[in-house]
Amino acid sequence: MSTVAFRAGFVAVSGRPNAGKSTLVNAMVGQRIAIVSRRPQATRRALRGIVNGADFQIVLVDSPGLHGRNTRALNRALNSGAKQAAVEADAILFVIEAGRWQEDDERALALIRETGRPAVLALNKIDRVHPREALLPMIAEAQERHDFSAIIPVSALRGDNAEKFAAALAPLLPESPRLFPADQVTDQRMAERAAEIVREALMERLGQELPYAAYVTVERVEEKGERLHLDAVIWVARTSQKGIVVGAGGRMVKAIGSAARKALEAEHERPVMLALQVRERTGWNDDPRLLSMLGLG
Ligand SMILES: Nc1nc2c(ncn2[C@@H]2O[C@H](COP(=O)(O)OP(=O)(O)OP(=O)(O)O)[C@@H](O)[C@H]2O)c(=O)[nH]1
Ligand SMILES: [Mg+2]
Repeated sequence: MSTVAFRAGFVAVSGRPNAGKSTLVNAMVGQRIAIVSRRPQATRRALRGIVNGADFQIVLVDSPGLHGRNTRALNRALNSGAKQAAVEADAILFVIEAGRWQEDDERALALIRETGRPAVLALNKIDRVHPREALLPMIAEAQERHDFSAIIPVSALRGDNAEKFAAALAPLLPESPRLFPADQVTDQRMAERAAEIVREALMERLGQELPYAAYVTVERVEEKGERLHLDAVIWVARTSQKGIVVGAGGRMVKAIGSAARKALEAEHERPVMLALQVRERTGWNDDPRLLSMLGLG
């Protein structure tokens, strides 16, 4: 009988905004732990999703998308967070959209080269590639660009091929005992996850109007019998934005709160009371000190 060494380590999930990194992390973990949005920059801070196998534990670090526009302190913070995750990782899972190679992909790949870490390429969103044969030149092109350990076509949205990633990534990790308990799928605490759910509901409705202008905090979590009581605050950077989030007659904030409450109830399988407020913190997204306080520095 041969004994297989247990391997465990960190895999940075890198790529430009909107490539589908968080969707792929959710598919690999088999549970929704990261928020997903049509709008870029859904992910703001590194979040860990854990894939447990018989002889491996892969800790995926879902980081913000890397992009070229570095104007605001928030964008700079997102970029540096993504870079740090890549530098600290044992291996990298590079996510791109099949057939849509862009400048930001090139930048992300340059960073991966700099780290010198082994990388697996996810050629994502293949549900949009027709006919199937069109994938072959895309795979060949990717092979030209970099010496990837593996290239795996996937539709993260459909959740197919998710096990193939674990099989390709596990051998790239060091021999090590588990880093987290075997039944743990994320390192995110409940209040943080709840704040992310509120932000997802906000982005769904106002992502176009307020792409970078809001953040969410959960100020209180309390269990009262069956019920979960949560107080959350949506922080905006300007008075005019407050009006947008509140909406006419408070309708917008009500719609956001009701969508978030439903998502929270589905996740926790119990009734949720969500008290949602909108407050202003002028210029928060340009303030490096505040960003670092929020864990975005
Ligand atoms: N058609 C299709 N859409 C996908 C697929 N994977 C992700 N998407 C969509 O692409 C959008 C972005 O997905 P995310 O997972 O939020 O992307 P991300 O790379 O995490 O983005 P940031 O966090 O902003 O960097 C969402 O609308 C997803 O539903 C896929 O395989 N096929
Ligand atoms: Mg994301």
